[in-house]
Amino acid sequence: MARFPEEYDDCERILAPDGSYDAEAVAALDLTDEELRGMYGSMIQARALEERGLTLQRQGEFHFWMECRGLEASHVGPAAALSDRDWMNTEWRQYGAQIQRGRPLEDILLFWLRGYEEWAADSIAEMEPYERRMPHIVAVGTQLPQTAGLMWGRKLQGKDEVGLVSVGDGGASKGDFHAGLNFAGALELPVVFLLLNNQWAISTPVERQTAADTYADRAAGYGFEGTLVDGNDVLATYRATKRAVEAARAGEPHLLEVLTYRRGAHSSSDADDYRENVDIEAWRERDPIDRYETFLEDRGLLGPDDFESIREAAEERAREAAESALEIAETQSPEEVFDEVFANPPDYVDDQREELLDLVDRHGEAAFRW
Ligand SMILES: Cc1ncc(C[n+]2csc(CCOP(=O)(O)OP(=O)(O)O)c2C)c(N)n1
Ligand SMILES: [Mg+2]
Repeated sequence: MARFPEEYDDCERILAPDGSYDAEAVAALDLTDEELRGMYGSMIQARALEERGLTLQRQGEFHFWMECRGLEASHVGPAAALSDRDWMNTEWRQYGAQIQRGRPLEDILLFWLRGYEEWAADSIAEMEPYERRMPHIVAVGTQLPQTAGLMWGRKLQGKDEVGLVSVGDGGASKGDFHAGLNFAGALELPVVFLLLNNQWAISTPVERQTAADTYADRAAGYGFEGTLVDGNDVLATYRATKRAVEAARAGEPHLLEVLTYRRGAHSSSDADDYRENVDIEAWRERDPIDRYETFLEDRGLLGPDDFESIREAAEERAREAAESALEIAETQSPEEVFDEVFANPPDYVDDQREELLDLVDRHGEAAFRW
């Protein structure tokens, strides 16, 4: 049985599933109309990118896609709450967060085509906000101690920067979770831990990950605060992250649990035959975009015609980005995956490169594309 924000007295919310909202809380957010519309644009763009990505995967162009629909508010609000100089280490399916920070769509898609990433900037100082992140995280949980380490380094260098790092309900069962949070608490590091509780880790439900009612409660064990938020309310995720970022900047880390639900499959390779449709339906009624549209309309910020044109433009941008990502990927060879890992590769990595080149020789490059 899925969990729902309404079941928790202390779960923060501004926008209810039916689009009604706390007007005082909205006023206190101090967001401009442009910023409010911007978060909508990021959520719509994420969904359009997802549709394109899944279609291309079904057509055999993409090897793999991680699904995100219904999760948009859980990561767009937090990304919007960061300053340009802050760091954001998100996981695989948080496309909206990347989009909110200005990452080009091609760049997001290219990861799924070739399996590695490149940075345009030569130094941290030259990085765009969307580049202030670690490489895409694949090994579940490792990002937690790594982000703590990164922010320790930045703190020692006297930088006024906060690091936001996300982890799933499944990732929170790893030892890395304890290492990362303990490290941040003990060293008073400027880190916000964003726990994206989407209630599934592939086929393992949240009740098999923890006997506790919330993840937010764990913060006490590390000597800092935790907050539980309705993850489908983009205004609430924004507000809670903003507060957490301010605290982190002052040396108090924070654990923010955003309660949401993964409506899509884990990935394009997942048969998704292990759960009840009733939960998916119940969470579809709590869709983050639907409720935000009702809010935007009520405030006179956007109307049905705008929704349609924004959606169409997002679909068009996703189509164009996919075309150019596919073109770029064509110009790259599989062994480039080795290029950005070591300045001086150890012998065993050189051996692996040789082995790959030999396989490419025998089977052709196409066999090694993602
Ligand atoms: C160390 C490690 N073990 C297993 C995997 C395979 N794997 C990828 S995602 C995933 C589930 C993660 O669940 P959760 O942390 O809840 O994040 P979600 O996928 O729901 O966003 C697993 C087991 C992996 N990538 N890394
Ligand atoms: Mg999960």
